[in-house]
Amino acid sequence: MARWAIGDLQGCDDEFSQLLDAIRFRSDSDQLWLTGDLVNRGPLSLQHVHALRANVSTVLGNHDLHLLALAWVPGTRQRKSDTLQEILSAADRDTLLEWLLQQPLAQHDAGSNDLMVHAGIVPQWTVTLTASLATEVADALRRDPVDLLTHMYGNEPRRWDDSLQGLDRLRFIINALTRIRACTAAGEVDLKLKGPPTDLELPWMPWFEVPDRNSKRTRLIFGHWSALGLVQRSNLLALDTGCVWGGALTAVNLDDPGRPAVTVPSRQPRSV
Ligand SMILES: [Mn+2]
Repeated sequence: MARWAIGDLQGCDDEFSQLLDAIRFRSDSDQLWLTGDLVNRGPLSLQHVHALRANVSTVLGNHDLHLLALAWVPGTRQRKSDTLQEILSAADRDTLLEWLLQQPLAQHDAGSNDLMVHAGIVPQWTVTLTASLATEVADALRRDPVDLLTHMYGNEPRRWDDSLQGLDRLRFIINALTRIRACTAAGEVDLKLKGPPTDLELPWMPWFEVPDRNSKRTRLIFGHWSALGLVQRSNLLALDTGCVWGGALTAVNLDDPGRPAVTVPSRQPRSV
């Protein structure tokens, strides 16, 4: 059995199929850890991932949540670059959306000491706290999807505080897990930065570079930051290599991280 982590698909289904061939994926034994943002901007892919669901561990990304909001919150507007209409009009739409709704915002495997989230976490969070906060959001999402999806948009609050409550608390957790790239050592989050980490000026830094962050003894697996690209360290695996933007789709064998990453080039037009 092999465990393969794969970066943000965002609808790049042809590249996904090609990557599965390249890693000689076996559905009778292999597990796929997908970093979320399964959908949007690219052509389509949720049906394929859903068909492989017995082999898939994934986490919700910002685009996945946006799809659920478009589907269920009246008045949610499609953005110009959204490519979600095909899923919304699909005959198996309800099956796909209900499956997505059941996905977590963090996957923690204590045995392998791995934690996967879509974007990242703030330096104050331990792995245990992260898993519990992710469960808080998932529970709230399943209890009343429309309420949470209606109120999840927005950049406030900007800083974690244990005493945060209600929708502010849930929004901060969602923003950290699905949108964070940069923060300060004190855990203030900047959700606007999108460029490469070299664009950052102190006190802003990539969330994973904060010295002595409370999660540094666990391998953090994430995507979301295409301008960061592939980063492989003993306690870090960044996997969004920008397939939907014309980059590549990347897979790393989680149990043999010394092995070179497997990549397939994007078939999408280069746009960034
Ligand atoms: Mn994302």
